[in-house]
Amino acid sequence: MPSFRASARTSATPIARRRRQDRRWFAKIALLAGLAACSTVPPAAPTVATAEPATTGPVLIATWPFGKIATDLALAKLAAGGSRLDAIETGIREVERQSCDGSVGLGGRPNAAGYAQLDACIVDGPGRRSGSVAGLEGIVHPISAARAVLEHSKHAMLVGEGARWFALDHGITSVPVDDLLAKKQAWLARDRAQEAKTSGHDTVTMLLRAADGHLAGGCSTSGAGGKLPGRVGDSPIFGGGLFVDDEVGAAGATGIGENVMRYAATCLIVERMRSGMAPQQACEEIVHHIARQDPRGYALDICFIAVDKQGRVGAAASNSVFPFAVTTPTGSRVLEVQPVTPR
Ligand code: SD4
Repeated sequence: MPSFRASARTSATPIARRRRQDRRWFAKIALLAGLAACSTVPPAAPTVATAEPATTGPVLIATWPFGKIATDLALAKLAAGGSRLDAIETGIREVERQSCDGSVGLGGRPNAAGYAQLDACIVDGPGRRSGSVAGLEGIVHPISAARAVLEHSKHAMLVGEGARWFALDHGITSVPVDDLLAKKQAWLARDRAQEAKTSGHDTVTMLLRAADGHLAGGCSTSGAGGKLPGRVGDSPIFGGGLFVDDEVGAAGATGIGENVMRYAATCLIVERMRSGMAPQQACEEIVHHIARQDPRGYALDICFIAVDKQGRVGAAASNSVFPFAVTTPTGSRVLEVQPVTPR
């Protein structure tokens, strides 16, 4: 049995009272937003938690305890009149700025050659407006680069040097990359008998069901620590680390990207929701689906989050406890799920 339940519940609260509550909540959030640091995000509740889906107002869900920094800021941005994309970008930028968990932004995990190559993407549900960057070097806010791709190019994804040039052209804060040259040369001259060692990984992935029912999402990561230079994970891949379908819902991932993208996992989660599954059931179902086919079984190190058009949320993990943040105008909490029970 899952330890996290997300059940549909219609609020009986009169709209006027709800709006007053929302305004009070927004005021509180506006005060708190921006003050949170990775280290001050409270640890996840130790056991069972139940998310109450909001039937009115925005619903935000994000990976890991530090996802709460992003969801709180995103809610505040919406309350201040920001768009869905403003909310996603603002929340994720802060996690990038703080390099939360040493796995997002330029302070994230270096690749095997000793420098960060960053991946990010952002999607707005209406019109499936999408932007993505991969293997980005020296750009402080990859999520903003992804948004620039969405808004200022006719493409959906840019990689490597071209992505950096594009980000620079659009005024996104950067740091010099000249010092990477020595690292790249040392990598080329390396002892090829030595295997690159991977170490750790995390991603901030955030999903939004806005008050008007439209959906959006984004993610940002330095990817797997010690990855081969040029390796791209699931995070910037539509249907890999993020999938948003404005008719149905959105899903996001964290964990070993190869085990997510090879199965188009977040696309499958959304498709299960289209067939009638609740987000919780859909997330679990896709963990089982992958485990059934993969030689690793459940030892996949993958976790999913999802939200549907009604604002119901879900989360599932293959083989570890998975904390995540859920924020609505009535509260903001770090919850957690136990790993699924193997079938
Ligand atoms: C990647 N999925 O690049 C990312 C890393 C991650 O928890 O999320 N780790 O594979």
